Amino acid sequence: MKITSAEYIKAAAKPDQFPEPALPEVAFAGRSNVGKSSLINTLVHRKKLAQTSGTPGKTRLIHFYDINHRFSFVDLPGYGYAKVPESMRRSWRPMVEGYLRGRPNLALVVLILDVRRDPSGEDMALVEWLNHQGIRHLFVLTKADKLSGNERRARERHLKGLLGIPGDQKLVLFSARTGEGKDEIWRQIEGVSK
Ligand SMILES: Nc1nc2c(ncn2[C@@H]2O[C@H](COP(=O)(O)OP(=O)(O)OP(=O)(O)O)[C@@H](O)[C@H]2O)c(=O)[nH]1
Ligand SMILES: [Mg+2]
Repeated sequence: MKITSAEYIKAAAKPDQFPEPALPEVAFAGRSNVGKSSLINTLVHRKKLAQTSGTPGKTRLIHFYDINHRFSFVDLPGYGYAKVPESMRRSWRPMVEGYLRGRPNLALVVLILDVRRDPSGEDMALVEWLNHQGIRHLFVLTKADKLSGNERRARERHLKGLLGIPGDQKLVLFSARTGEGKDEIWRQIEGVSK
């Protein structure tokens, strides 16, 4: 996808603060520090559209972006990091569920996992919850640059098993460092929001 414009819209914590649901929306979810904001930046070729950090818990509100006046991207706060303050951990569930449950223009949730780690209880709970709500989702295994080709294939198989994904369904291997996987993620986004 050729990016002609990528603009920050706003941050919000509650549904009455969300922007008008005018465009098909893609939300990026996953554990804190997994690389959600970096993935958004890679997709839109901007180093600093979404703020990233080596310290977990950088994204604390729901951030909305307008991409090409054609899609809306949503950077969700991450979950499950022990060092994130308790108050923030408590606010995560109502904030993110409030978003995922009631967003009429939500076209796809991109669920991001670290290719090197097994899914946490919170990852699995989110997957189950998305399945239960019938919300379309795409699994992305990020930080692929940290593994060799053989290791990746082994991790991909292993994670498919843990996540209960059929053998023929794709997981996307991605790296914000190399850009690998970016085109495939765009194909999936364009596919669901036609
Ligand atoms: N090697 C490598 N590092 C990555 C990749 N993606 C993200 N990172 C690093 O991981 C750290 C966290 O990235 P963020 O994009 O801020 O993660 P996040 O999921 O938005 O984190 P929160 O906002 O805290 O939930 C940063 O130090 C990034 O540079 C990747 O594909 N490869
Ligand atoms: Mg972030």
